[in-house]
Amino acid sequence: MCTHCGCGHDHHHTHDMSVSDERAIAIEEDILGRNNAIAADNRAIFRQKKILALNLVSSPGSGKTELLTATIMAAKDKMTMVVIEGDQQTSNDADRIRVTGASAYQINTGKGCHLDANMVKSALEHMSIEDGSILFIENVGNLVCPAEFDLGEAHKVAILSVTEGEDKPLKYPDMFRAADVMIINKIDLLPYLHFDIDRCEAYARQVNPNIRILRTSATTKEGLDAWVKWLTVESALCNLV
Ligand SMILES: Nc1nc2c(ncn2[C@@H]2O[C@H](COP(=O)(O)OP(=O)(O)O)[C@@H](O)[C@H]2O)c(=O)[nH]1
Ligand SMILES: [Mg+2]
Repeated sequence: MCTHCGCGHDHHHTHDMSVSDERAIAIEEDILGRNNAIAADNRAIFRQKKILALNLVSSPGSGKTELLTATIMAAKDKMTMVVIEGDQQTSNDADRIRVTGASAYQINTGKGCHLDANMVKSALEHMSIEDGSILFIENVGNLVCPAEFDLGEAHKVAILSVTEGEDKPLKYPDMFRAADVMIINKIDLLPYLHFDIDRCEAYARQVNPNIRILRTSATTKEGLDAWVKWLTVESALCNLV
């Protein structure tokens, strides 16, 4: 169950008046505890196979898939990248990824508003991932629920596009606190918007002083070099441990 919106995992709802608050808290702890145990199993697989797993989180439409296709096209000669796509319905995003030549596995969550560790575990059973690869996990578009669910990733990467408003890190602090990296995407649109990018960065650092911030345009490829460089370094670190 997602305890924020009662999305259907186990079909318990915190809004259900027949479930006492105490019981709801116990259910929440149980669900997160089980999720964390499976996430630890996933993390052990990633460590053993030296896979850099990244959990991409954002609102719908911030450009996660576009950024992934641009990243794969820019770096596929240098590293092996594979993708798990999470959406409520359709295989559109996995199809978009496969056009680049990279392999992609689509998870449909139905009414679910986030991926959980067990969904990723099941996906891994269907995928054959080369040692030393980068695994991008594109989460369901939602700035709330995915913050709480560890999938076994090395880092959560939050993507915020400039059309969403610079105050989102303050409005959804849990997400920006859980993320190690924030990518501000669609910077090609800045001339047309009232979006104060420096203020956005300051807000993100206010909730998470250690957050690394990158600016990109998946469309014009501006800023992609710094992102690919970060991926290269992080992937190399995975290979050292
Ligand atoms: N102008 C501009 N549009 C972008 C950029 N990145 C993505 N888009 C567009 O934003 C829309 C949503 O992108 P998509 O990758 O599907 O977002 P997702 O829902 O986060 O995966 C699409 O129409 C993209 O072409 C960008 O950097 N600049
Ligand atoms: Mg997408």
